[in-house]
Amino acid sequence: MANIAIVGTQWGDEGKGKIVDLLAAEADVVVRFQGGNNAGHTMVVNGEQFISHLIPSGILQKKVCVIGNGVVVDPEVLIGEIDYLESKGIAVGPDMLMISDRAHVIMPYHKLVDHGREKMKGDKKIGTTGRGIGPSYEDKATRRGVRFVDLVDPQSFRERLEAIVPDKNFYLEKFLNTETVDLEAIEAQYTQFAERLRPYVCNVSIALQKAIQSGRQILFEGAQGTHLDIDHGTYPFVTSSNTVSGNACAGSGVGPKDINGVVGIVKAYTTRVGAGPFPSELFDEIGDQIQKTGAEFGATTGRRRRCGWLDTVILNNAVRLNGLTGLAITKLDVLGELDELKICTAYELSGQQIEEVPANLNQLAECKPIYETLPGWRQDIRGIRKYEDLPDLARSYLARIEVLTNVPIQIVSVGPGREETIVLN
Ligand code: 2SA
Ligand code: GDP
Ligand code: MG
Repeated sequence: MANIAIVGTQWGDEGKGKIVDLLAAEADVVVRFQGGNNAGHTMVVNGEQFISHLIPSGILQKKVCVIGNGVVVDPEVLIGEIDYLESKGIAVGPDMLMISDRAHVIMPYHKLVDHGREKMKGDKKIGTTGRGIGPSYEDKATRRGVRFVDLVDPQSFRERLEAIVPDKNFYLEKFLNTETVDLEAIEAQYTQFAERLRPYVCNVSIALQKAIQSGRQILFEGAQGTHLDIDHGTYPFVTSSNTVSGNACAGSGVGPKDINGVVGIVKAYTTRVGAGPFPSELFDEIGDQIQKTGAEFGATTGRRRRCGWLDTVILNNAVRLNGLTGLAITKLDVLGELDELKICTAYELSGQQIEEVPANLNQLAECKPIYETLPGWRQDIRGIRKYEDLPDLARSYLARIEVLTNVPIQIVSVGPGREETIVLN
């Protein structure tokens, strides 16, 4: 294995956590490079489920985990996650976890702004996770953020709070008509977080350079999915970071020559949580059945995920945007009860057939999916561990995905457990 980036190709929740956990067995270091605790990455090991929101999914494989500068970190959630893992016997000391000194800190007012804005938007809301992600990236871009290097230096932290909090309170009170925050209370609470997290904070770009130079293998773990990318996704129904593989570099401080491959995680159908267009969405009993069989609920908020057919217009967008070198198909088992399956291969827009995702969201909302239909295999495949043992019709479905995307399938996942996986040669 070389240094690989793992990204979601759809709208998130493709099963990145499971695949990163699996591939981490062969890696030395696992790095998160964007997003925050809006992510929910599920791993199931020996029947026990772990959901990680901030700590990279390599932690169960006892690999060094790195939170890059591109991540926005809620320190309270991070400490909770460290404590939880340690209570399960998984060591998460500073030798196992590094936090970039340049990563931005999610502050209490970010969460209040996130909720307040969504409330004001009413039925036009984005459907954010409410974790303060957008307001935190917004402050980073407008140079009003607090970085870990500031958090762990009491004098800088106080100066940052004095410069920022009065403006925030004005905005919270006058514009969002919501509660305000207390500077002294934030300082007291966050000083405790700083004491706890100080040993973990370092320049991760230098640490990663050393690891790469000594031949260590690095996995870069994307969060959310390509179509939630702030630039390339279905804007404004997106998250506030770049989710594409290119950000593995900017979000962790490594150069592009150090990334040797990009694996795109593809759910065998499509889901989306939150608002925004979704051309192959199903509004019928098949959609309900997929939702139920796939247990499609948000790993962070518990929200019901919207479900639909696989869409290769979306996939091919992800192939190009991420430079995918391989695919991992997940949740193939979920389709085992269906008589027939559909794949959306193009859209019809104003009487024209198109095979790209329009930037204009009104146009995307008008796109009608053009489907091809394949027979279902109608078999429980969760126990299968070899590609050749899959039913012929399941292999035909996979082969069709390879033809439509022109990217080789490297992994097929047939259940949530680490072992419920077929690795192709
Ligand atoms: P935010 O909170 O500002 O990032 O929300 C903006 C949009 O991004 C979507 N988003 C997600 N979509 C899928 N999965 C995500 N993580 C959780 C999970 C979601 C959950 O693993 O299931 O539990 O609800 C995630 N995070 C952000 C979000 O729905 C908005 O559409
Ligand atoms: P992530 O955000 O991409 O890491 O994905 P999530 O963890 O939010 O959602 C994926 C869900 O599907 C989790 O509950 C996983 O345990 C589960 N899962 C992953 N792979 C498979 C699979 O192949 N089959 C089934 N049935 N469940 C899977
Ligand atoms: Mg998720």
